[in-house]
Amino acid sequence: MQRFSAFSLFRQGLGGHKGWKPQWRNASPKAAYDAIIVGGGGHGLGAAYYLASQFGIRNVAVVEKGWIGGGNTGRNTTIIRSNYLFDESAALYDHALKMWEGLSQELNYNVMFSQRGVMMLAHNIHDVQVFKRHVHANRINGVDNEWLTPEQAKEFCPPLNIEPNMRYPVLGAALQRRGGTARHDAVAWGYARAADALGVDIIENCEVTGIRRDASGAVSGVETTRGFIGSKRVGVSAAGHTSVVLGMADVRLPLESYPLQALVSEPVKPVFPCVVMSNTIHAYMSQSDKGELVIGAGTDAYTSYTQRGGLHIATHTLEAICELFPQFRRMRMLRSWGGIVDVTPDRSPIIAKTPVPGLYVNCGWGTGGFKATPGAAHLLAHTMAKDEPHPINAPYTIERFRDGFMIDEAAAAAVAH
Ligand code: FAD
Ligand code: PYC
Repeated sequence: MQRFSAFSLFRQGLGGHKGWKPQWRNASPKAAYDAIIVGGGGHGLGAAYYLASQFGIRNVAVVEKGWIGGGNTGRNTTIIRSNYLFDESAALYDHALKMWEGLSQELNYNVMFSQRGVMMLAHNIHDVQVFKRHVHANRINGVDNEWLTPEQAKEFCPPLNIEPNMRYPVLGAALQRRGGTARHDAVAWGYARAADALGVDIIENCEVTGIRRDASGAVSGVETTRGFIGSKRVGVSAAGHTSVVLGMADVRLPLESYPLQALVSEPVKPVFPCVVMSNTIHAYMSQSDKGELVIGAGTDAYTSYTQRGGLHIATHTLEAICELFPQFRRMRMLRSWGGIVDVTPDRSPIIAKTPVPGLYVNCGWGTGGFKATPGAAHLLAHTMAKDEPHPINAPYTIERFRDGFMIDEAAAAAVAH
């Protein structure tokens, strides 16, 4: 009888795809490709999938320094929403949210997208004004969002404490009912399997160490720990390390890398029906289908590549969670971890051509790029295939930081500032 560990079941697609074995585990890179994607997270794997499925470019390699989904894709708290303030952001994030709605069917892989609603709490008059502004701006843009009183918020999320004498009283909440969560590793594996089936090579344990350019200055390929791989079209989607990779082609970006951490509790029966976020106290929570309470903290105050955060940041978050949801005070923490996010000055991403012909970049998603995964992947693929941006990502250039056309979403996420 064949025995499976949980790990080997995961490797075979969570047990749901009998007979399927990843083709790429021992894949060697070819000498040349029509396109190379640096970074095997959801964005990079998705871009490879859309290059192959929508743009007919199938001779593609995804080059990943570790294992696919081992970066932020596999470390995030999976909150998906599109309730951003500015028109450019509403277009970008709602493009992604609409793609999430059909993603399991498109990939024939259950990414466990669950539209259980994302509720953002207001704790002071400033929060109330900001969230009401978001509600109005979103509705003008056709994005669902509604204002709830404290009582309505508690009705939507019964564990919520709305006693007025708390340190952070709940004065109301903005609710996006179409928001929710998905299973992060399934997103990486769903895209990987679908891209693989279309002929994409996925090359793990292969770190890009240099970007080679020809006499005209255009990209001609990447140097890696497994040798040189040629291509006149290279897309970099290496969240947290984008400055390092783009620096190999002498492209400087306005990015800073910070640790961001999360943790989960021991698993319990279903107790928490939605996603709750609090920007003011840097805490957010949902419950995974395994039963763990998934809790996210804020970013560290200092830049670092350590993939772990300061203990005091998580402690502060847990104090806030225990006050908002007193009945969880006696629960035990199961594990915690960190990721490295790269952040732009306006907290909006870059999905663009670079000054180097043939070199493209998708980065700067900071604390909020998981929700964008299908959209970012599709827009990067479009930009690489056409050598020009899609209208949705046209505003998300590198040059906006020089020219002053910022898309300032600094207040968009609990952890973005
Ligand atoms: P990644 O998954 O990080 O993929 C990049 C890959 O590039 C990595 O696998 C890395 O190994 C590889 N790489 C780097 N350098 C090289 C190199 N030189 N050569 C080859 N490969 C290289 N977003 C939300 O929308 N909602 C949330 O709730 C949320 N919560 C978060 C919580 C935490 C704790 C963290 C850390 C992030 C959170 N985010 C959230 C942000 C989100 O996870 C990221 O924005 C998103 O996953 C980025 O996806 P990606 O595919 O671009 O990056
Ligand atoms: O962007 O919604 C978000 C988010 C939640 C936690 C981290 N980022």
